[in-house]
Amino acid sequence: MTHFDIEQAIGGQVRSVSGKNARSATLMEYWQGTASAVVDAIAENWQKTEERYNASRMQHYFSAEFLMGRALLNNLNNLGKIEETKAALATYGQELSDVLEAESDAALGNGGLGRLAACFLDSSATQDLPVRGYGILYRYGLFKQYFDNGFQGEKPDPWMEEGYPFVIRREEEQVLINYADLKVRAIPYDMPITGYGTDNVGTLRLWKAEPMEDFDYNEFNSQNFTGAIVERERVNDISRVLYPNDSSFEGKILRVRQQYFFVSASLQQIVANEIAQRGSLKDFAKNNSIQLNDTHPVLAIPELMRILLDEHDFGWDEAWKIVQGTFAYTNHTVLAEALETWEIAIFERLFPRILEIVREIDRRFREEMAEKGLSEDKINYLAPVSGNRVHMAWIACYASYSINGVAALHTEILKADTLNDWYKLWPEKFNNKTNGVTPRRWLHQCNPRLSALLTELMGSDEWVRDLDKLKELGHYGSDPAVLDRVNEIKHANKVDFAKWIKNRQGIEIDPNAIFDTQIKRLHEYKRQLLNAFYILDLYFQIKEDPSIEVPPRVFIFGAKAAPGYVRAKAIIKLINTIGDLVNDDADVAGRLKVVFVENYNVSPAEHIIPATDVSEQISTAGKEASGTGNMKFMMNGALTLGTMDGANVEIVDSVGHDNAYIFGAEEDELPELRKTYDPRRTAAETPGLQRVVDALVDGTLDDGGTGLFHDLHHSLMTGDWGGADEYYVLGDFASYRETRDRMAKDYYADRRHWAAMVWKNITESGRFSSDRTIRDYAREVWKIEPQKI
Ligand code: RUG
Repeated sequence: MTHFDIEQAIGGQVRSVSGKNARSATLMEYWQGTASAVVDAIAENWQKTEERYNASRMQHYFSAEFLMGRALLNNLNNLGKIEETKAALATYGQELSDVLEAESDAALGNGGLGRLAACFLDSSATQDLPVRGYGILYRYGLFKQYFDNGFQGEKPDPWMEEGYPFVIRREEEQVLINYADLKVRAIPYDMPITGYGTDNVGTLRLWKAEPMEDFDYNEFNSQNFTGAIVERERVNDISRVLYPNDSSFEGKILRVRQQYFFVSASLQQIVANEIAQRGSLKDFAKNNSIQLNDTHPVLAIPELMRILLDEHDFGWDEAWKIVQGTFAYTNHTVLAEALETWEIAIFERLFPRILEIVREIDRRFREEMAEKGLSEDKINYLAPVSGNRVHMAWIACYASYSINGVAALHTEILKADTLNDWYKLWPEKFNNKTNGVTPRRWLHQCNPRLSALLTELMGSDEWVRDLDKLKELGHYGSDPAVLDRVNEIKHANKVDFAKWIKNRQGIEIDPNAIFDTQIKRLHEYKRQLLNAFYILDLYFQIKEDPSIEVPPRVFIFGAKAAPGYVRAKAIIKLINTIGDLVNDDADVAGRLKVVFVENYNVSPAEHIIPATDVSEQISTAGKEASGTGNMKFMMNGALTLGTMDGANVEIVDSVGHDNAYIFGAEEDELPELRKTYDPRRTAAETPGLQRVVDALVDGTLDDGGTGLFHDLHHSLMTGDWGGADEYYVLGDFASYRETRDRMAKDYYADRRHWAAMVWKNITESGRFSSDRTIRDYAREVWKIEPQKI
């Protein structure tokens, strides 16, 4: 598109969506018009890519979550059209930045798992790889969080209610989904996925559930009008809302309906394409592979069996062979509470035929294992059906040709522990694919100042498509002029963030302070509580002796708690309460400030990450499968303060211990430490810690009479099913405090040295580009080749 084209296109589209003279249109209408102009501009290439991919071996990525965030700027960035669009909008008296703010985040995911899926689509498109995503078009994305007196409240997020040009309804490709008690139509909505520096445009296909009446209007129109409306709503329920749980499992019937809905619809379409392209399904597994993003889409395994057996007359063995050649499974957690198992009764009620197939898989599995000589106990433990429940992870392990973890340590824990029995059965299935993040959104787009410096020093923007190239800039780590610029850029980003948060929440922060950030879902294992305790301890120290030297710090949090996760919500209230205590106290003014970013999401992350100095990655060792925020921070020059957990281990391996701040017990030390661990003794013996823990119950901190802080105290000191202080918060406190104190000192002691550490992190971040992750999947698991149009 030329400059002239864009201006014309935007004007035309704005008029057609608003029905007004472009000059009178609202920002929302400008956003819609610009978005429509982008779709218009890529339509030809999109169709060409679809045709090309359909005819090649394809990788299908099944995921209940795609946390896409905003699309317009990302597409303009990928197409290299930011400046032109800015200029075009200016001719209508509009600022691009204002227009961009009109867009809602497409928050069709909870956290890391969904955002990973979004990064994977970006990397696949950029590398011309034939990958298509499949998920659900939730009408309501992840809830909107608000604070009411420091407590989290939730509101629905009708993110596309005002219209969303980036999904196109494909009426003609709808399919039917049959539940025993309900028949529904699945309508595909396709979202174009542009890549950087390529004409290829990939696709994310999101399914929406709609009632049948368009097919059978008479039935709907008969006597029972209200009954038909109720039925309609039951159908709409299926794609109505994203379940707001991250890393935990909720055995709700609607959830399993959702899962079946999108895998059945997707498989029907893939099977139809295979027949259209090749005339039969015999080579299905040769031409198609399906990655299961966690256990959420595992029903695809029995569903593909059903399609092959019942609709295409395959025999069991033949069908099973196809299934075993088709599916690959990614595990994202070792937490027991996240492993999905469904009551048999639910399957019976929703899809008896699927249950029949699962039972047959179970019968054959038991037979096969008995032949291998496994004990009855072991077989019972591993069987797809046992204890009246269907075990989704076990079905995945049995049927998949590949099983992977998402960071080296995580994969090792899977092999040695969580999935050890499966590893012993089929070691060849296991492989590691360390996560990554897309450098387009998470560096090039969100941090234009740093990007410009990288491009200037390299003499080209090659690094945007090949992040390993940044290594070549490593030597500037000893160039004072460059290091000073690195510091200036960070400072400018902090000034921007300070303005953003002032505007959004009315809080004033000082850009000269260290910006120390923990943004991620709220979960006990992620230990936001440890971070909060540090702040409280520091506060008490200053109160006790106002003359002590404390490096000025802004503590930034962003986190949503699952609405039903009471203890996580208690921690949010605690952080806000500590924030009030600290921020209102004149004795600590200018030294400590606490900011809790309300309604944390992808877009706020794009403002926070480039402005952060310290990246808090402080989970209990062994619990965080990978983490991906840690990688985004690294790319943007924040130093990691973390435990040896998840991908932190690999970050440290890349930058060296001198360029990261590592603390705490390691995964293999914890079992031994636990044997003698007594949190009460640790609290009493660690200077200052008792006072912090007591503050939960001695009236210092007010939980509004809810008893929430008493419960936190109880969980640490007395414990329940997990034992006292299950996540070793108090055990790691001393080591965390010492390391964090030292880090803050280092920051102010030698600004150039700090910048050199920052530079090392930036230039070593190539390994954590999702382009690398996707190339590894493509080569080692998916066996697909680039298909450039
Ligand atoms: O908790 C994990 C993160 O460690 C990981 O980085 C991310 C992507 O692999 O997935 C997160 N996760 C795990 N989200 N849900 C689950 C369990 O269902």
